[in-house]
Amino acid sequence: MNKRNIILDCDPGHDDAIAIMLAGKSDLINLLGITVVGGNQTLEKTGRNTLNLCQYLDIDVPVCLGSANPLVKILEVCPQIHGESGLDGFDFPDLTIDYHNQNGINFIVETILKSKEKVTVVTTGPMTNLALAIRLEPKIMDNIDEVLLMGGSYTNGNVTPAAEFNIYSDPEAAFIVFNSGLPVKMFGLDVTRKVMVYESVIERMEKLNNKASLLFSKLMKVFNENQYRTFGLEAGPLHDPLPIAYLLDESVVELSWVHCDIDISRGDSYGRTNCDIFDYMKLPKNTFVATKVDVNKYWDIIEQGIKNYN
Ligand SMILES: [Ca+2]
Repeated sequence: MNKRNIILDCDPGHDDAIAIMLAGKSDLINLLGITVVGGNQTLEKTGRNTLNLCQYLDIDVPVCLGSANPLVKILEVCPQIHGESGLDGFDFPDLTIDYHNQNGINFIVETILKSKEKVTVVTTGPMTNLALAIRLEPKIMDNIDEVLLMGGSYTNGNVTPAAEFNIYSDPEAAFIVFNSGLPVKMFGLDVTRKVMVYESVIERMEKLNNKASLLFSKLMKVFNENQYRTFGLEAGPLHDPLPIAYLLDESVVELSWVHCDIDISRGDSYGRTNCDIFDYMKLPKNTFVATKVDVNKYWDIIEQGIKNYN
């Protein structure tokens, strides 16, 4: 089977860490590189976390720093969930690897332009880097297979009642991507809120007893503590690995083909992904939005992803 070429654009982040783990060692994914954006923490921290993850998991791909800041807004980081480091809970060894010597936005452009086969871009943070890459060189869109993003919600948000963190962090960037004409698949809170890392899940993964399971267990325990303290949740929703899980087994979600607008009006719903699930407006459809998730299948995929590090 042909491997899917992907660029993963992220802001680690506890759930980004598991997305990197899942994408980093798979027979179905050819990870061309990881680009990093400011989001859950400052770019300096999310970049360092990405290097730490790649070194610890022995994922040998270019890691490039992209945009430190959203296009228009002021960056608002999220230490209440991810801690001061952006990835609290795991002690990584000293870093011996370094960034690829290229800006993340240029890396996205050049990698996509030179790829013989189409590239899938997966974003699990604010969509700033991809939006800038599209504006810098619109020709890349001819060689992008599709854009898969963790972000948004057609039900409730998690920063405001209307908006989810990744989209709220840079609504204008999301607006550019959703209106680019690229095939967009949105994995939002509507489904990721259903994949909760209960203690039983952590115990199941701990039994695999390798370096990836150790990482999973330590990170998820802190993630859960922070989710409980911040939101009163019994367990944290493991958002970011879902688009990667979809690449590994599409049947993990059901998608609906809808019109989706990003609210950039700066009102109460700033950053909302307005998905016309019932097609009231009869507007041109531009987004596949995930509406159902097979929770058991998701954990099976995560388990296999951890086993790949044996
Ligand atoms: Ca993220």
